[in-house]
Amino acid sequence: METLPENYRSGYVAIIGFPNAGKSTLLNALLNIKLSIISKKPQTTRRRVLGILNRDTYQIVFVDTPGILRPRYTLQKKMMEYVRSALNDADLILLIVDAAAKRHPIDLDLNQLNPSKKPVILLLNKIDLITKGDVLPLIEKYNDFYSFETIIPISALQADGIERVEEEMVKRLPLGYPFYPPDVITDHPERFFVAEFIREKIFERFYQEIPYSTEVEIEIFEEREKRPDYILATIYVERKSQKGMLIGKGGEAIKAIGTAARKEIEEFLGRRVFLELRVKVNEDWRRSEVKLRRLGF
Ligand SMILES: Nc1nc2c(ncn2[C@@H]2O[C@H](COP(=O)(O)OP(=O)(O)OP(=O)(O)O)[C@@H](O)[C@H]2O)c(=O)[nH]1
Ligand SMILES: [Mg+2]
Repeated sequence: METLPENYRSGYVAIIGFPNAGKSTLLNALLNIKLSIISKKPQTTRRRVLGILNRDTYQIVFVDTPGILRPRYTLQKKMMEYVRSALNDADLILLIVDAAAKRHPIDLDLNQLNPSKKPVILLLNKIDLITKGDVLPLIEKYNDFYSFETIIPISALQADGIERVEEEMVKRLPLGYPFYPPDVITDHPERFFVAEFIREKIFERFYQEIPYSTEVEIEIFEEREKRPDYILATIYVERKSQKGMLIGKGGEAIKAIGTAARKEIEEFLGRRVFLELRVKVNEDWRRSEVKLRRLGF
């Protein structure tokens, strides 16, 4: 192993915030790669998504998390467990808020979420949507609210302010060895991202309960010589009526999901794939402890 610089730093950074604040967009901007799926709808992220930033003198292990909410069913309870465990593992916390949101400041009990008083950096995201004059009063408001390490206005979407975020994080990381080899960007297997990209396309295309009622599982992921990889994915829905909607007239809807997801998957994997989708009913999977466990939650 190459020798590391004496002042090498490494640590875990939890990205937390309300649903839709831009946590996943931020993760992707920090890593400069699309790792975490994004949509206009809240509760897009359901699990922890780990992404690693490697530089010569430091390694930052980011954990993107589901948006903080009051759980109403078992899946949401699991989602909040991911938030809690990311906070437990963290050396540093990035709290991201939507600066363009109507409600400020956030009614979030940070003392309860962060009992061991780990350093928290506040990011005011989506500043591309507000006027410059609105930023300072917001910073003042949040300063009254909690003793943040620092407050940084950013636009995750436009990758504006991201370098400053990196600088402010590194200063606060402990000295120590890297957790992962330098060429690794995540700890999830490829099939995790394949399932997520399919789910993203469902979130983009469907409304109301459908996105929330669907989950994706990869059944077969076969690398083949001289031919595209073969991927068979099952999309679970909660009720029979939803199955028809997902498939669409003459299979139109499912075909569109497949085409859009395939493009995204191919870009991520850097190779061609043949993607086959099927839809199955998995009654009330969101509320069943056993079914959720089987789906890997
Ligand atoms: N205008 C603007 N939109 C943004 C910015 N950052 C994120 N968004 C949008 O906000 C929406 C939610 O972004 P996500 O990154 O999915 O938010 P999230 O916090 O991960 O959401 P959940 O996973 O559902 O909790 C998407 O439509 C993004 O394009 C930003 O800086 N400016
Ligand atoms: Mg997200």
